[in-house]
Amino acid sequence: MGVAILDGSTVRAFVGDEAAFNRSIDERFAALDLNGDGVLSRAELRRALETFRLLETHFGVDVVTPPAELAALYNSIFDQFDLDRSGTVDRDEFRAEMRNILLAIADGLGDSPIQVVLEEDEAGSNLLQQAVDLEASKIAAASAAAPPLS
Ligand SMILES: [Ca+2]
Repeated sequence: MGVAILDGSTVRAFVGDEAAFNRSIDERFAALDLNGDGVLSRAELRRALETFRLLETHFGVDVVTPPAELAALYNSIFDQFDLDRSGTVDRDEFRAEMRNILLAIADGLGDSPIQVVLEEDEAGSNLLQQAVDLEASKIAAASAAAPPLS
C-alpha cells in the first residue's frame, strides 16, 4: 500500500502503451478466469469488479451502496462488457471495456492531480498502481538518458 499522485495523463499513457496495457489486462483476465475456460462468466466478472473496488470506493473513500443497487450495477456492467451478448466475456471484450473504463477514469481525473491511496490486491497488480509505475519508469529512463533541466 502506498500513496501516489495521479492525473488523467498518467492513466491515459498507461492505456496508450498497448504492449504494457494488454500484458497487464491479459494477466488480470487469466487470474479472473477461475475455471480456465477462456471466458469470464457473470460470477467471475462480478468477483473481478469487487476486486477492483471501483464501485465500493471512490478514490479510497468507502461508500455504502445497497445490495440490490449493487446487483443491478453489476448486471449492467456485465452487459457493457458482453458486447456480442453471448452471455460470457472473452479476452477481446475484456480488453476493450477495461480500456473504456480507464479512459473514463482518465477523463474524470482530467489535469487535476489527485493523491490516491493504492492498495496491493492479491495479484499485486492494481491497474492504477501499474499506471503510476509505468510513468515513474519512463521518467526514470528519461532522466537517466538526459541531465535534468534546471
Ligand atoms: Ca471462465
